[in-house]
Amino acid sequence: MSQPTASRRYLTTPIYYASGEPHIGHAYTTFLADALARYHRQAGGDVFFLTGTDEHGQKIQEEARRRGIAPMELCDAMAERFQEAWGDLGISYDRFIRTTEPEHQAVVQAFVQRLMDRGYIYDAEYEGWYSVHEERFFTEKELGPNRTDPIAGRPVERIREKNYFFRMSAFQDDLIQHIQENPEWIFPEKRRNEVLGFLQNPLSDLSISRPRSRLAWGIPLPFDEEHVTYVWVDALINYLTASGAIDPGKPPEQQGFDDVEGSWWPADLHLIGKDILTTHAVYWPTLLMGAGLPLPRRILAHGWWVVGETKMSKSLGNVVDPLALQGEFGSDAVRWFLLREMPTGEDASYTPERFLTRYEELANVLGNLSSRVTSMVARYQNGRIPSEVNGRGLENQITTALDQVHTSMHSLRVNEALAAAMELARAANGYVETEEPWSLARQDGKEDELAETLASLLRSLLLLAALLLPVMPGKMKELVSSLGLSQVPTIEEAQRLPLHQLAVEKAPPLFPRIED
Ligand code: ME8
Repeated sequence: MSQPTASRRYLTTPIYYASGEPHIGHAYTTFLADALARYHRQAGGDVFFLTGTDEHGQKIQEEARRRGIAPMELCDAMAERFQEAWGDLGISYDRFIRTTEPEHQAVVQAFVQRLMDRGYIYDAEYEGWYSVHEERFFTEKELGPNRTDPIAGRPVERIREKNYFFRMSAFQDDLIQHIQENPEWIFPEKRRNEVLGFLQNPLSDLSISRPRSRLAWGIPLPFDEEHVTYVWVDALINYLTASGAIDPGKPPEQQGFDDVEGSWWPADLHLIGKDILTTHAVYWPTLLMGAGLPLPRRILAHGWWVVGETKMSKSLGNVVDPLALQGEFGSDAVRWFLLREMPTGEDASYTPERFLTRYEELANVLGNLSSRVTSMVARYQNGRIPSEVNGRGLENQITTALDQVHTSMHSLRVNEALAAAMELARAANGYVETEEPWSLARQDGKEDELAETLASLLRSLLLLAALLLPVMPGKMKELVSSLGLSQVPTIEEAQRLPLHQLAVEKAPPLFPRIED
């Protein structure tokens, strides 16, 4: 596996289907990627953060038909919805890719041609039970004893059609070896084991085409215009398109398949939900092996959000809209909740009560600390810490928090990083209670002690702003503006910045109380 250079990082989210509205599941993956992107940028890294929409295939064609509009009209509208949502929710993506872009279509065609040229594609008759109504094949098992489609209960037909297949089976051993030699390649471990389990059975070849007569909304195969590319193959290649590695405008030998140097490929991290693990950890790497390209460096498959105890679904009408929450509580509170509540890799549940509990944690711990510290520095020090004061009172707690945040972020356990930062805020509040600056202020001869105490608290607050910036960029900017800064400092700067340079004013409540 090629080694990542410390300063360059290419992070991706799935490209979401342009057939549905963004919900908290999409928001979670995107927040996770955003927090990592912001963390690495803050540390001086050169980051490329990709997200986008998946715009081809049956799902999109059907949804457009249902709405009585052209597929492209649906895609344009939905791509805009996602971009607006990510704008409202503070997502700092570098590129929003759409699979209907001409650049992507050209890369998909060059990729598929490359597989063909290398002998990994063949055509064969595919035979199966097809439902004209559902426009898809069903397995014998799905049909049940009546041989009707399990969705609408309509009759199915036995049909044979030509399909192009990718020789995925040829890469089974290489893939197993890759996973075994790179224990961290799939995170968390239980997902890695799941993929290894799946690979214990013989890997079949992958159908990569659909006849145009049955599905028009796709990218035509370069060697047979009557067939379009299977939507998953089309979609996965988005990561490569956006990397800039492939230039289909050049002659085949110069297209970039033999040398990705100078592009963002390979991706450092594909962030996905556990639902799309097989496509990312089996289809995608084998397709890349077939094309002779390096594999992504890591895959993070996170867990599933449910609502209470129930799966989120349109038909149940329980889909949680992150924009509605944002309208009520602000985007940073939504980001905080989702990232704080779900341990990376595990499932988690949304309930309004849990959301409020997490919000109150923000208000009562961090918000409280910011109000207290800024108001005391404003009141007892006139907003300025004297230059000779060090503020070492919370040094141990700061060191612990820093260590834990860095370790957790590097091991992708963002929720643990947030917990560690919150622990520092709690310790600082505890310090206020034990030191009682208000009584020091009443006693003669305690001026130095008071200044030291407030300086320690101010240092902690400054550091918390830097540590929490990746999750709450807007709120942390608000917080530091009460300290006289226009930008949130980096974690490094927050450790070193001379405190006497700050001009502190009493901060307005960071997380106002929610009525009812
Ligand atoms: O699968 N909990 O798109 P999609 C957690 N277009 N995460 C969730 C979630 C939930 N309840 N629901 C959705 C696709 N997600 C394909 C991807 S990539 C080349 C093509 C998140 O719109 C999670 O990241 O169905 C999941 O993998 C993704 O949304 C699926 O989004």
